Amino acid sequence: MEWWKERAFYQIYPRSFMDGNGDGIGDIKGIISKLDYLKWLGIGAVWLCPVYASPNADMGYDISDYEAIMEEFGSMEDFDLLLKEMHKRDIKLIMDLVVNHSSDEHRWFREARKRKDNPYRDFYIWREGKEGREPNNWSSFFTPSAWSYDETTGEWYLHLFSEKQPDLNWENPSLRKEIFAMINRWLDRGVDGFRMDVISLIAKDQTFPDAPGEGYQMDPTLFSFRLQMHQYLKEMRNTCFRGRDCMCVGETTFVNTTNAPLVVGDGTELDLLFQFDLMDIDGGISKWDLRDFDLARFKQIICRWQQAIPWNTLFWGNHDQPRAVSRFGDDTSFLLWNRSAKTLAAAMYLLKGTPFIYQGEEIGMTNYPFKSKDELRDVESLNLLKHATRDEKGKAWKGILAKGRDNARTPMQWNEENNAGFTTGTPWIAVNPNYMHINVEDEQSEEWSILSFYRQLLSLRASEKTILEGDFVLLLPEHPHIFAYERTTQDSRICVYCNLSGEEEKLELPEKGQILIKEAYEDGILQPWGCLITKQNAENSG
Ligand code: TEU
Ligand code: CA
Repeated sequence: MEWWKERAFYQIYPRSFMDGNGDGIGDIKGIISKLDYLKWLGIGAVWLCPVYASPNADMGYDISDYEAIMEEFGSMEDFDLLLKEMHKRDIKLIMDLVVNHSSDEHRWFREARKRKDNPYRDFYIWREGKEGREPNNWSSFFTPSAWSYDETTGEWYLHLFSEKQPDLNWENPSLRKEIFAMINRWLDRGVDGFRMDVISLIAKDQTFPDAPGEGYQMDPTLFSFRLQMHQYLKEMRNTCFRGRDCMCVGETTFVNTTNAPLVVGDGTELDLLFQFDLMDIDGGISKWDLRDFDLARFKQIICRWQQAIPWNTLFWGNHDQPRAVSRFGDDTSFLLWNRSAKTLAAAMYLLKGTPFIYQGEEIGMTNYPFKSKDELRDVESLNLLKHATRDEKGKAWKGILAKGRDNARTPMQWNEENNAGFTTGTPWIAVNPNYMHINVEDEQSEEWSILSFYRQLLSLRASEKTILEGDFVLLLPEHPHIFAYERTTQDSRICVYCNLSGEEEKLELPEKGQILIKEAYEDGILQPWGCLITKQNAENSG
């Protein structure tokens, strides 16, 4: 089995993981100091969020030099040491690859905006305005219009994210050549692969038509999953990845079960992809339209994806999402916080696929109780407030509390010391005040902790062939509160029952089953947010 199927991944958001030099910002030295912890937890690979040079308009997702390390994070020597220390512990490292756009401070863009005939002009997407306005009505993820006007040359450039993140022009073969060469240099350095940021958006409709509707609009068909995207991914595969023992996982924004198999089906494009159906489950047209979690819908999504592609990514969150336990579990009491975080883990990470655990999730870190705008750091939230009309402000703030990305970006909580042991200085973003009872050190020593449960779950996954390879079947499909499934091979059958509600539920033990893990299950009752994992071997099941 490929290593990227077998191993569990851990996502590190370096700015908030561990500060090694006391300046309040997480860094590479800090990460190195915590590698033994990751090993202890049972992690086999790390996805490292961007550590490249960046003015941090979007916290590293705006890269000004793809081949330099952000000074705040350390040096290239530090990076090489990190890689070496990880490999020494048999932990693989995949980097974030952000090539849909660069920073406007990248050398290419600084050249491009000088003159229309600059050799780098065509590395970006420039158009003339229409009657003094934008070339079309496209909106961006972070700003009302996806176009910004550039005085010097009198044209507009496209940015699907902030105005400091101009989109790269993938139609241009010279751009592709530069990107592929850069990827190859990182692979030669020894990294084990990439997580590709919004890679589904790299090809745009070259006629740049208006999107249907009034005002600024987003029509994903005009800039995602286009024919050329498949072409570019194949070209990248052939030029960079073929013949190397590495992997790539795409952040395939707007993927669905119909187009997913084209990207991960035959190994000519990507190995894995992130889909966002689950992350969208509590949103409306926009993520800020808050909607309740619906278990029936959840089951549908899981089943649909387990069937659609041979291998899924399994995750409850990332640096763009609020904290899983606050969002999908119950963080209102200590007991339910503890149980629901564990049960969410059991519900997700024994499915067929590769776990991606976001830093802090394994100790049950929660959303942050933001009180004012000054506490926010994220361009998405700040722009949302900036562009909200007076009437929209209340909804925007509610949205930010529930879904703002800064919720997941507060510092990792290591111990009970100042700033949760993250830094001896002043942290760049506030530490969650609950670190006195939610932190790694305390949880490492408690058998009943969320952290101990994650460790146990990962070790179970690694040791049970049935969990790695078995078929997936949904159990109790109609149950209103329990999410249950089985994984089966010829040798054994493993069943997972998760009570994803605050109600008590009757649950008979399946005959002759051996209990592998139980949490709040007693006398045929699955308590609120409890879970039960059983195993039957083929000999005694028949
Ligand atoms: O996110 C891509 C993306 O689609 C986001 O706009 C997502 O919809 C949003 O974060 C949800 O609130 C990636 C990165 O993960 C994100 O951190 C970057 O800001 C973005 O690309 C631009 O690089
Ligand atoms: Ca630091």
